[in-house]
Amino acid sequence: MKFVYINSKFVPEDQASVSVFDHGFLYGDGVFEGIRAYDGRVFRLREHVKRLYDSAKAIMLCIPMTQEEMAGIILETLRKNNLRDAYIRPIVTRGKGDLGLDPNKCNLATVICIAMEWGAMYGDLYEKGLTAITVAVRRNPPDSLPPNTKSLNYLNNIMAKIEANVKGGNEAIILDSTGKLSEGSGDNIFVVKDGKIFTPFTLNNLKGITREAVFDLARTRSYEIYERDMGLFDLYTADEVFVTGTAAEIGPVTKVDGRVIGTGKPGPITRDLMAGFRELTRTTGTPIF
Ligand code: PXG
Repeated sequence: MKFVYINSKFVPEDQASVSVFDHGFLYGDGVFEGIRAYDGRVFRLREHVKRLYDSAKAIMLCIPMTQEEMAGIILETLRKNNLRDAYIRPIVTRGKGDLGLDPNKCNLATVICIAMEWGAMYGDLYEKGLTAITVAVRRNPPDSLPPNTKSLNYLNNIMAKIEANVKGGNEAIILDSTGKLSEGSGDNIFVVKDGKIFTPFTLNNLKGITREAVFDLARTRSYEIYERDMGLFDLYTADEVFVTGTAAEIGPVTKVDGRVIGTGKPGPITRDLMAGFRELTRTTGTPIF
């Protein structure tokens, strides 16, 4: 039987539920994280917990426990379910309120942690490459709901994903309202040109933890890596493109809007980073048991 942590208790998954008056359900008022465990270790646990608390701070949501306690709950959820390779989803909502949107009516945050077994998200596409589509829907502007906030309000990303699905792409690439590249529906984006690696500044996207790992890998491998503004031209004329995320890991993109990227196969720098990331996830992290 699988167990879910909800408000200080572990309950069987078919009994894990929230109130219909929970503002996470009514308004998407809450925050979450997506974390992976590989071979019995949680990858960058402290960084994920910190981002969860940063997201909560940005929306003035008080998480009723310390970051250390939250990390403990995540590890305990994995142990309870005897998981070594998993996807972990801590969720904190504003809690139960009334039908009005005023968060002052919510007295206590709802804290949930779900963990499930998880393998490679894109299957054979790590070898073949993903087809990406730029979508008409634009990323939330940073002066609206900042894309750095990993909130439960994911409709902007879901709209992008729907558009990619309809147009036959494996992933959506989202521009911001000024036409700059921002990110994918659930991952950050990188472009390789003339041996150098580029990714957008994080004003218009999530500060990805896999993105940060790519910076670490690039530095140890002596690749030049830069943040910069980019548009469609930079994407279409790239030598290599890849996306990064906890779920996606490093996913090579070999086609964008019908344009073949580079040779049409995952490029050498992408493949090198994929190998490095694989090693990093298998040799570092917080032990579960
Ligand atoms: N951008 C967005 C919008 C994300 O949601 C990332 C970038 C990558 O961040 P990390 O820290 O994971 O490297 C994410 C996170 C899914 C799924 O089902 C993906 C995420 C979150 C929830 C679900 O693909 N990605």
